[in-house]
Amino acid sequence: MLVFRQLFDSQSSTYTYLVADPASREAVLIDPVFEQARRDAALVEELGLKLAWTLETHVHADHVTAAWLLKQKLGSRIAVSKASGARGADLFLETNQLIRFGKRSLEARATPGHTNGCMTYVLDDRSMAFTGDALLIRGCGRTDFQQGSPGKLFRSVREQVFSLPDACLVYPAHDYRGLTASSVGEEKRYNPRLAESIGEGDFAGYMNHLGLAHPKQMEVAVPANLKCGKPEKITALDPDWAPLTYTFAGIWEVQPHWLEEHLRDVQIVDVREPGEFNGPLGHVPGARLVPLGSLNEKMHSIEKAKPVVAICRSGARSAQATVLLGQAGFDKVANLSGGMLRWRAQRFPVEGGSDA
Ligand SMILES: N[C@@H](CCC(=O)N[C@@H](CS)C(=O)NCC(=O)O)C(=O)O
Ligand SMILES: [Fe+2]
Repeated sequence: MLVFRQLFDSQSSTYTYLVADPASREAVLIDPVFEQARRDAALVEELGLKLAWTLETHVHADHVTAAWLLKQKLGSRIAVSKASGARGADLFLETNQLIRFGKRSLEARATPGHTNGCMTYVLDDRSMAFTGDALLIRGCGRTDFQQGSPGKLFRSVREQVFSLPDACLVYPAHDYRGLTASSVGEEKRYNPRLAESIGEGDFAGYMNHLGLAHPKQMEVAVPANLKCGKPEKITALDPDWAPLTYTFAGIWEVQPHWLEEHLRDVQIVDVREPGEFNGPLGHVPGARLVPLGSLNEKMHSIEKAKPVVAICRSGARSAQATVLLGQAGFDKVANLSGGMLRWRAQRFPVEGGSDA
């Protein structure tokens, strides 16, 4: 048994993989992206996992890794290949080294050629291989920068990836067409660059004429990734006006007990209908009624400088209200977790309403 999720960053077309042992709840994240660190941390927490490791398949040229950021957020350790030349990791991997998480493990196999430090991570039962940019679906990583070498890449894929069982699924670091997975058998037959019928000379000829522009983020990404994604200037990225939780659904939430202690410090916007606001559940003291349907036209009367907490019955409509407020430029907005139902269940003060 395995917990497995494939996550996507649309800016760089990068796949991040969450792999965990369901018994011990220990998890690893392969190739997390800096801008997606909040999303990935929320998923790890919502699934009740403990992030043991972040693994890099290589020093990426097109995005910055979230390894350092996730270490700050979740206490995970950073593993990169020794040959990558990156500094600041907790573990510098050599070929055939195992990364253990609970009862499961991944084997790091050196697959240089796209870069010198590329690693493919193979699951213990050889059912999955995370190939980074060594082998892409019907493609492969370019070999025209970062110590790229068609000869090395050819041998890496043939010897380290194509030696796996045909049924082994291939999960790459990128796909630019939206393809999500392949298998070793499939790539051995149909990869237009590396299929078994193609020789090393043909491969080099193909790779030396790709004619690709350099990645747009390359000047920023490579130096940052050589430091495992530690930023030059450490700035607080998360809102700090309240102890907020970011959900995998993309919503900032605040807990009822915090709101109860800060009723005067925030604008409380209740987005239910008037009948509900004045109905049996009552409302939070000081709350202002702005039904979700009229939020857009009444938005000008909400202050931007003062934090806003949105409320509804269960927390669903108010989550959408936080999205609309965010789109309108409000940057201090949170949803009351669990809405009026949880507020009442926890016996916080209510105006109006009937006794439960
Ligand atoms: N347009 C992309 C370029 C992406 C790119 O060059 N990707 C590298 C991986 S880091 C690659 O090997 N691409 C292979 C290909 O596109 O065939 C960007 O600016 O980020
Ligand atoms: Fe790459």
